[in-house]
Amino acid sequence: MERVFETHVIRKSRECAPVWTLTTPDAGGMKQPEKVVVPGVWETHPALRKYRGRGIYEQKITAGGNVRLWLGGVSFRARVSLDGALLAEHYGAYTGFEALARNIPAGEHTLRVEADNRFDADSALHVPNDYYAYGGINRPVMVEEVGNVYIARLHVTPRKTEAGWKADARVGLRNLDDQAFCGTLTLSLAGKETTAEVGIPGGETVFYALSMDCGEVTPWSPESPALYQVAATLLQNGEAIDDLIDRIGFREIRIEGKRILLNGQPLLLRGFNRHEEYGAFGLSAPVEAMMQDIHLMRELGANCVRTCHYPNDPRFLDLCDETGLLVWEESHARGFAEDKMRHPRFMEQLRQSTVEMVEQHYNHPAIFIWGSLNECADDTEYGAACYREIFSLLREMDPSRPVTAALLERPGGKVYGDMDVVSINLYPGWYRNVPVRDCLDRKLGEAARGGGENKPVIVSEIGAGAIYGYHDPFGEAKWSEERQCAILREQITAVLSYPDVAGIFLWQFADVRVAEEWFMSRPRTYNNKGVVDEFRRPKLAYQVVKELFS
Ligand code: ADA
Repeated sequence: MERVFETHVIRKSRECAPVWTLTTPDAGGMKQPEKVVVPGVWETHPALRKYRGRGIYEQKITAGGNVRLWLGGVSFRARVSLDGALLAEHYGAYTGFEALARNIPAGEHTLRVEADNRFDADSALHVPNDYYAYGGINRPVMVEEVGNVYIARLHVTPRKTEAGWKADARVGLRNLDDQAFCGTLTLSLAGKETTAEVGIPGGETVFYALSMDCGEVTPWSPESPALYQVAATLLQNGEAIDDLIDRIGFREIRIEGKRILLNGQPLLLRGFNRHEEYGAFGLSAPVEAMMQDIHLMRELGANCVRTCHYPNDPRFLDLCDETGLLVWEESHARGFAEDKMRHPRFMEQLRQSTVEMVEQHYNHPAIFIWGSLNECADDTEYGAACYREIFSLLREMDPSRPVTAALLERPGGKVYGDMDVVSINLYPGWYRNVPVRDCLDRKLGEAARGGGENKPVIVSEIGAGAIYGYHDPFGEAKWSEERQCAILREQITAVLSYPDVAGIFLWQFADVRVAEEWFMSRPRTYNNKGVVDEFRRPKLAYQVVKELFS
């Protein structure tokens, strides 16, 4: 399933059968088709642990009419065809996309998805990095049959007024036909319903704005994550022809001085950076593993998670909505200096990742802030202009959430004044043996002088490495579990002693595989700063974090 709940009761929608055939034309060894499971990445196949190339996935589907395929994520380039006809191409592993086949005969058809994870010149965001660029169909593939007109988008913004909660909905209707369409759109939420007459010219997508008084509802909060189903239904001559169901929570996020408020209450953020990766499954963790991560993070005393450094699987976000774990979600860009930001495709690909993230994840109440451009060139004119462009895009698409970016500790930042929340990554005690407070004082002072005064501040990364099972009885050796405990204790204690700092996100929840190019500073070719390893085995630091976060 694409989500953790039914998104249609009228539209015919189902997930593709799990077992596909995979051919890897660029592999020396394995050229013959193999049976593999989707979602999944090919690195879980023993012959393909380090394969970088194309993977041709094939599957039979039985469907007819207008077939809408939804691919939740293909890493990291995709070409989708049905019976040999190319339907869609897509770049970027971490957002979904649609592939439409019109008026096909009912019966069996061959679906082919070519995934490609080669680092070629066309790829600006997926590069050898401090996490692994896997290959494969990493999220579920849905097969849907739609009429000529279907509901393409449903965004709902809750709003608190003196008279109670309201919801402002924006519904996108797409007409595939040449003929104009006339019908009725209904929206139901919290026991209320509203209706609009709609007319969509042939070949167009039209957006409708509907507002609803929701009356007495239970607000969403981390302590009480109340969710409401919202359903849009399209009718023609009184008959329901399509629907789209999502869930929302009634909550508003506001910034007031140095505080981030959720329904008027200040948030004290304690959480983790978490890569979407799980030891044996790479980028395609099963939903059970996602839920276990949430349970572990909550047991550690966390109330928030940052989806570093890209949009996450909507099922993970659904589980955060359900359990009240707040989410900082960010579009895909990690660690690019100005020359890399000047790559001819960089801004186009980043804009696309940002737009798809907001379009696809808008309704999740757990997402309290949008981020982008982790540790890029915020200290040059060119780089700062890129930050500003992405902040404007985020605000234009979603004025209801604040925006931020996790910045490097180095001096010279030019965008403190442009973001709603100032976020900084620091590693005192790990990369440099300096007191945490010195580091923080210097950076906070610079941010305040550079336009970030009286804005909330988040320490978006702080941490230290340890190799699971490596012990130093003297507690001094770097990479030992004991040294990680000592550094984390000092870092967390110092950060929490600043009453003005709104939050801390530890780097990181679990160890992650990195690109081989990074092996020099990354033993095992893993980023070993997790408080659990890649199989979620707790390191000694687990208890330290639990103690300090509780
Ligand atoms: C950075 C970066 C992370 C990771 C971390 C580290 O701040 O944002 O992706 O690389 O440092 O482990 O050094």
